[in-house]
Amino acid sequence: MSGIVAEKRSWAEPYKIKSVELLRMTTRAERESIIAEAGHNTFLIKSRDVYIDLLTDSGTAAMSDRQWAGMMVGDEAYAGSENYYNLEAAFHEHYGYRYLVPTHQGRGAENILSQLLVKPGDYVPGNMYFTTTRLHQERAGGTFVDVIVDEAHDPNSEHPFKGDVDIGKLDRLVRQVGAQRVPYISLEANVNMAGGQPFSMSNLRELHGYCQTHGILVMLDGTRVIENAYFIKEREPGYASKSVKSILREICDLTDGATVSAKKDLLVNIGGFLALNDEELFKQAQNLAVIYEGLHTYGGLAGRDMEAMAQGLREAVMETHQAARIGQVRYLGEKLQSAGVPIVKPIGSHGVFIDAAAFLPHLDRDEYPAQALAAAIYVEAGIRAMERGNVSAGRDPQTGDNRRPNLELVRLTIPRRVYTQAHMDVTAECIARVHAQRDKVGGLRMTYEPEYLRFFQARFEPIAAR
Ligand code: P70
Repeated sequence: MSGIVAEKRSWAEPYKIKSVELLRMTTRAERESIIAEAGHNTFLIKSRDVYIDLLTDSGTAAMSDRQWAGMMVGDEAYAGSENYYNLEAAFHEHYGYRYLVPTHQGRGAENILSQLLVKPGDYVPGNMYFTTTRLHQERAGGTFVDVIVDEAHDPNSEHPFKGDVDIGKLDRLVRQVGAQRVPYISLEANVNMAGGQPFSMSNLRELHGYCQTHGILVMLDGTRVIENAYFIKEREPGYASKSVKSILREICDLTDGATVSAKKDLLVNIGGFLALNDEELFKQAQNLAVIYEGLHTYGGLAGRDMEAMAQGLREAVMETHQAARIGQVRYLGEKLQSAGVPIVKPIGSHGVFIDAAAFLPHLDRDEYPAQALAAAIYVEAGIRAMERGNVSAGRDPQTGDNRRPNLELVRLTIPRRVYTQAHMDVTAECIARVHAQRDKVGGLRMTYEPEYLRFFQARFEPIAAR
């Protein structure tokens, strides 16, 4: 009985495993040549060369038997597929917005929304940037302005709602440029680049009031909004006894529409949508959808994908699911913390974010510490993580200089329902070994830089062997 305490109650995965995918292990020598060939960019490594894949939680979930059953009832009619109407019903029940435009993934919805609402010279405030979201706003002629609370930029702040909007910052922008040049605020749930940090309902309510007064729309990036709802239930006074499903509905009721990448919360491998309440905007969005996505009743998706999404939504609001999902991420984060690895606090929902600037203090930001650390983690144990720092932030369109954000992070992203606690143990041990030899990790120089979203395809080489 040693180690088992009578009062302790652990959580366990609320499912059992029916089908598995075998993993392949490589040798260190193989990984050293693989990372060099991939230009020290984990996006450029082949999946077959990865042991534990923590690149992203996007499209990587294990679907349930019921979702797979849904794939078998795909109605692949070009127009008016049965699965579209099933998805629409689940969408109305859970999110409550009036109108649905399915898209091939989240950025498809961002493209349509930005084209509809952003005019050249406009400003789009947001609670921290997201890479694809900001790019669509900029390509429509807008300028993104960060209005998140200051704590979000501090990896050590324990603020429970680091995704909150600083209404004072928003108000300063509105006074400076005029509300007519601010079409909407882009409000992201569980802010990805801040470390998966939620906003609070009280902040959203205040924001909603402010925006109504000034005639500014609130557009939610609801990609991880169900996980945000779970944090509200856990942390915000008055919400402990409310269901995740009802909190989700309350959030949506305080916003005017949403873009969603269904590849996260909704437990599917592909899909997304744009949600709107305004009928006129909806008609225009449906019209743009036929240019970029497909007919408005499939938006680039197969009928079966929409059926899997509808079922994924029903499973995503289950509290047992969220408890295990967020519990698993927390398990890994706490292991890393006890090994002395600097991570973003509080531990977020979709991954553990290592503070690469604190991990590798000997590197300058323009030597890309997070990129170098992600590469070193891969070489150590075949674990694939993602850079979320200076490379991801890109260049300032005005000055052309690297943006050098305060947060220089490596994201260990946990796919939903895919890995076990033992995989988390192996991951934590790998990172602890790299940490013990951190002074051996050298910086990188960028040798190829694509124009857009450079982090996906950029290539690097070591500056010098240390
Ligand atoms: C990730 C993925 C996608 C995403 C997101 C938020 C908050 C929109 C989207 C776009 C994939 C990714 C995307 C860009 C850079 C790195 C990785 N996030 N909003 O891994 O959705 O991918 O479906 O077009 O997180 O975080 P989609």
